[in-house]
Amino acid sequence: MNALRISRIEVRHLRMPLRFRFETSFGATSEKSFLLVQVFAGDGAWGVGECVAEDHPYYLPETNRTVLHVLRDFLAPAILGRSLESPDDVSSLFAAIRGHQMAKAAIEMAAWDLFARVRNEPLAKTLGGDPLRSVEAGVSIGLQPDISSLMRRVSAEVAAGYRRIKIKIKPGHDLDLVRAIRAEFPKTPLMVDANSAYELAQAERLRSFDEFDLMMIEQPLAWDDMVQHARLQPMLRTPICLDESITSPEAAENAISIRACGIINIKAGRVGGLSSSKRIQTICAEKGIPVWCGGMLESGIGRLANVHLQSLPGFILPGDTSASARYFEEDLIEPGVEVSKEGLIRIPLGPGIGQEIVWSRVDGATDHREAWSAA
Ligand code: OSB
Ligand code: MG
Repeated sequence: MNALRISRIEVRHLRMPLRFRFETSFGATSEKSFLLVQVFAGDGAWGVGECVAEDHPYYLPETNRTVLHVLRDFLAPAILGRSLESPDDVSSLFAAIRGHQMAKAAIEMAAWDLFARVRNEPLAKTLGGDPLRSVEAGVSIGLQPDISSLMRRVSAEVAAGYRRIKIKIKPGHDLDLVRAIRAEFPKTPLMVDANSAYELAQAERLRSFDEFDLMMIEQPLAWDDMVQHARLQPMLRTPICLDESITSPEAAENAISIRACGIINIKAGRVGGLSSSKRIQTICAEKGIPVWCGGMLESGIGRLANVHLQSLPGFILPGDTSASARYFEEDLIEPGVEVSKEGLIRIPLGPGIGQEIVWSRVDGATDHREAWSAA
């Protein structure tokens, strides 16, 4: 295929109400506030990427405003007017810019979608995955006001067919929640996500989770410290899964080599894009580390990219990709991402992310827009 020259980049900021309040150890939100990036090549070809940054730096350091700044002042100038042989070229154009993985990933994922659309194939195929693979869906349930609300949520998601339940925890809202769920659902695949709310000094408390047969405990300790996780892991029977700490393939290699975790959560937005995600899943497959695909409450656009990423063989555990209808009254794609009664998602086989984007809804949710063109 001929190289594609990037002629124009358009960024929008969107706000979409969430159907529920999502609370984690770092805060609560009832709205999805995010950036959408469209890259254009000659002849009207385009691709779209959703940025996973939020309004605040409580999950990871980037915010929507830092992303907009880095896109405008550094990433767009590095790629505009450049010709790409493949979407893998994007990360080398960005190599001089340190960090800012979410900003990089937004353009990079748009470039993957662009190549898939130009080749008239589903993104899963462009990624080298199996588009006919069915994706196992799990759900992430936020902190609830009380245990009975949590139990209602868990029962509803188990009944909907989800293949594993993840609940958010924080100190003081942890063992009681898991104990209550286990009393009613002794065998349901279950895990917890602390989003860095604990310290190594609380290892005894974390060890108490061992009796509940959890699949894993996600990111218990500091977001930027895998050495502490490596100290904690031998004290637990439950595998540690790293999320926040894995920001690149190198970080994944380091974490595995010091045995900081037994499982890795891959979010393309957190690791700088889909090329890095592919490399991480390859590294993990070689080392026998299971991976799964995380989520960031994405709209249908980012959600579909997650669905396609899970066409790769290393994704052997159910992820956090759940149905669009859980999050939004009206998603940006039609139809939304759907999950079968068996807890499976079919990868859409249309070009790129594979389903129609409803641009009138995108426009309706947009409150800021800017674009940059090649000279
Ligand atoms: O830690 O995985 C996380 C949402 C926002 C920020 C961080 C996380 C999450 C989720 C939600 O767990 C997963 C989803 O439903 O998209
Ligand atoms: Mg997490």
